[in-house]
Amino acid sequence: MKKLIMFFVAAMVAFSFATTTFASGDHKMMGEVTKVEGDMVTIKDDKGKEHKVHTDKTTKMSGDVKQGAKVEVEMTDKGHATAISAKK
Ligand SMILES: [Cu+2]
Repeated sequence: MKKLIMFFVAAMVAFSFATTTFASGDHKMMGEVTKVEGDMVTIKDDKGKEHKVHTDKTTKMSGDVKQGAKVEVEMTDKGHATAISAKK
């Protein structure tokens, strides 16, 4: 029983390290904006996977976040972008 619990704890720790960069649950990713629809922004990461993130007044936007822009995004587990910065 103890061994099983240890296994699950180890698996969870490994999983959280693989999926999140920060202990807070925020993710950071780099990618290219493929679509901007109202407050939803679609970003394609360097693996070609598309992520839809939500933006609002609390999202820290910097640079020109538009289609084709290379951006760095900080987002929560729920897909809310806390910061998007476009690079030149
Ligand atoms: Cu949101």
